[in-house]
Amino acid sequence: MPKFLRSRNWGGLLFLLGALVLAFTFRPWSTNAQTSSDWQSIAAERGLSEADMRAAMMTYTPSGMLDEYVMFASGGHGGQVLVIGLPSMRLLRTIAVFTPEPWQGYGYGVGEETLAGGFIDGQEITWGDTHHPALSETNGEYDGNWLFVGDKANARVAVIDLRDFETKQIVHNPLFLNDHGGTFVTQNSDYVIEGGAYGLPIASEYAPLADYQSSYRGMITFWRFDQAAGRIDYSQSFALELPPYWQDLCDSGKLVSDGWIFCNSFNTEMATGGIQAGNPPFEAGVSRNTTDYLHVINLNGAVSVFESGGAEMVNGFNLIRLETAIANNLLYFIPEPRSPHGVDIAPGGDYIVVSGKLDPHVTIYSFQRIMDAIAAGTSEFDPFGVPVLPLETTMEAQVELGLGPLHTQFDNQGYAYTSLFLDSAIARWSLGGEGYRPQDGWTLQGRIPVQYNVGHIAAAEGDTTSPDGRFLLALNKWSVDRFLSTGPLLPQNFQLIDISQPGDQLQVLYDMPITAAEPHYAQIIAASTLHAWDVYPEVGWDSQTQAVAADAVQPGTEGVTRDGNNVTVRMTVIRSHYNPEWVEIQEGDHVVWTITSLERARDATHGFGVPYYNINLSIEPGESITFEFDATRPGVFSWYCTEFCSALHLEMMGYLTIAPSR
Ligand code: CUK
Ligand code: CUA
Repeated sequence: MPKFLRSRNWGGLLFLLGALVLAFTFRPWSTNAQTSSDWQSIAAERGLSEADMRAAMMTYTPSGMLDEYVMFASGGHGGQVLVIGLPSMRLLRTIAVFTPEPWQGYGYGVGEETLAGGFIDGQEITWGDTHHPALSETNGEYDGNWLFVGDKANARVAVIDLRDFETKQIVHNPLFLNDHGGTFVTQNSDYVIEGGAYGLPIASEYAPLADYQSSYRGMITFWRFDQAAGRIDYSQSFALELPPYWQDLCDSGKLVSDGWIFCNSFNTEMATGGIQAGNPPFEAGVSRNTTDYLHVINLNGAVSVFESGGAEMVNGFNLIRLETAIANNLLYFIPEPRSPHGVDIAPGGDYIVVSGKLDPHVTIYSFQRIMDAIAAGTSEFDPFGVPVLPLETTMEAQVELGLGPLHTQFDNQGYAYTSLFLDSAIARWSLGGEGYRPQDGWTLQGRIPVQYNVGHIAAAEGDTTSPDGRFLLALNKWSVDRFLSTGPLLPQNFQLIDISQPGDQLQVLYDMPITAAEPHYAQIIAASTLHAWDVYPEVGWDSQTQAVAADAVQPGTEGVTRDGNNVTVRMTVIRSHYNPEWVEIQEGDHVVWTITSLERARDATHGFGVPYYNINLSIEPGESITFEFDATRPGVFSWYCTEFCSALHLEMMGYLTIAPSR
């Protein structure tokens, strides 16, 4: 029998269920009252246990009721972000980020400039691998303004505006071509952190693998975020050169540790693989050492060095060299056990938790102890001259949790939660430090199986200085038998877990298949903190500048004008017509076409799909969009509205005629 059914709270719940049943049974005004036998027979017919019914009651969200939380989950190599309501686990929307997406018109008439910001040396890149979304913060709390997400594949960072849930900027550091420890924000979102991944020569120039130690490097980038502009300020951003270990995940200090950044690493062996030449494969070569290095980075110090001219301009980007970092006390290492993965800072900023994929423990470092060790100095250095602080004096505790610990989250009761990849379970353990659960010490409190092979976990407001508790999401890599088969490619499985009860009482509430590549991480924000617009604030809105567009079309000024081969189309749209409905041009014309939506009604979105020319817009109420194309193929092209916007939506079309040139 599951733990939950034996718990005291079950009695309370049964009472509540009973009371509900009674209330409904004896509602004199009701004409179709449910009886207790209905409840029981439905449960019996469907084979539902009492725990199942509790889970249903905790997640079921009747039509019209809104969710309490909004989760932003990365979409992995689908290159997008998924927006999911909690506790219902309803998919609310996807946000196209690194990958063109026709529903939003992203890459099909709008967003081209944003996507082009992420092209590298003119190379068009139309996919990304989103790993770690980060909500913007004010004083260590999510403020609901911005969302950042990194692209592991190409080392890029995107900025999403949470007023309209659209990607506004993509940046790329020209010094590096992969990342992983991103994105994470400082407690006031001054910097967006993008940690490196696999060692590479700087700027990805050629160097043979035989020269790995001398020519390859690691990297971390600090993107300066300009809140007023809502954009990353490229010129005020800088990178820090690191030894060619593989920087893995990072987290940003907060409160007492504000201004410090922590990244775990692996491959301090500096293995270069080469299975085909008889060398040990990467998986073995990279796991030889019993410890790798936790990177402790003094961001405030690095900002001072950068501002006083201590960075070099390399390939158009500011870089603080490793020697400069060491000389200015910007970088320290601490050993971390067995193939580390994940580094997570406790809500108070006072403890740093690191997991080891091949170690059944999590290792907890104390920020104060780290500061003391830095003050005390060290006589140990890594081969590149980086000071190495002792594990023994900086470590606060180790807790044995199970096999394959990866990522840790926190709640409001002094508990931490760690995913166990190999065990397919989540461990709940107590933080023994002051302000958490000193009465319990650093101990394992309970475990719950998940299906299967969990990677990250995300708790409600989990990365803030005041997590909410209540819900925890397991982002499971494998779903195996959880869903009907749809062929050999299986979805990932998101499982919602109730963490509101103490001790070992944990319950899986809901399974949600994720069919958009592999989400790695998610953050969960209280829905009340978000303030998305219902419609664009004014007619003629340019969603790129978030202001009225200078070229927005006023009603009554619609039309087609020509200047030589340059054609300007000025169009308005409102249910259920475009104006004009004919656009008659010549082969060889260059066309600049503006469409302004005059709609003010919520949800009155129109589309604009043109065959052959690969154009498809989503024109939301009030929005004004300008796109360009060359009329290379003559013919007649019927454009139409791709959103079913009214009873006469099918009539909402027009003709683009392109006469052949002679
Ligand atoms: S990583 Cu995916 S499970 Cu990219 Cu944060 Cu650990
Ligand atoms: Cu507008 Cu359909």
